[in-house]
Amino acid sequence: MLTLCGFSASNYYNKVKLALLEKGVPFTEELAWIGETDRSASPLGKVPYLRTPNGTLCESAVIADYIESAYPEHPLIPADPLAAGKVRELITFMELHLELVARNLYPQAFFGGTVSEAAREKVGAQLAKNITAFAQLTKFSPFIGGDSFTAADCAAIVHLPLVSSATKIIYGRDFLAELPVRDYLARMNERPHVARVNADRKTNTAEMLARPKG
Ligand SMILES: N[C@@H](CCC(=O)N[C@@H](CS)C(=O)NCC(=O)O)C(=O)O
Repeated sequence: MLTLCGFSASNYYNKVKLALLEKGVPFTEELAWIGETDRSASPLGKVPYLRTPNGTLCESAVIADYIESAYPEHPLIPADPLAAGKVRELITFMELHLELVARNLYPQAFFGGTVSEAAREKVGAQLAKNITAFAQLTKFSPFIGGDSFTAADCAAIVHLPLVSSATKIIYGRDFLAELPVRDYLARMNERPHVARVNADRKTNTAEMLARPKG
């Protein structure tokens, strides 16, 4: 049995959790807050990490690849090499050029901290440029990469809401508003596993924010 370690407020944790649920792979969850992680499994102390019967893995992309090859049923990556590349292209783009850039805003957007005016300007310009480029890769018809649900949807469902809300809070404008992201997310939330991940996220986010700081 696999054990997914981390916490349900984390977008990277939820990307893997959603993939496991959509693929129908049995797993259990082990709560590990930041600062309470198993460093032998995740040397940087990041979540998620995965315990398998044969060893541990960290880094969500690596974990997702492992799950896909260990449990080939209900594939989330197409068999065709180029189609598989297109799915991974979308994921890399969202994580490297959208989520990781927007992450610079989270301390102020979500955690009561502040981000300097210079950082806000720089991040805003980078995001504007990267989102225009990202739009070129997306389809939303009805899934982010086309007509089937893939690993790119697992990533989009967890990352895009953060980019939207962080930009809305910091700049007063949702930088993704010109893309059909809201409708897409509403459509995805009709999937029972997506709804479960989102419900768990809300509960766990409240728990995380209620924890003593330190
Ligand atoms: N590249 C990592 C990113 C994971 C990540 O940044 N997780 C956050 C929670 S959403 C975390 O563990 N942050 C704590 C830290 O960076 O020390 C992955 O894909 O797993």
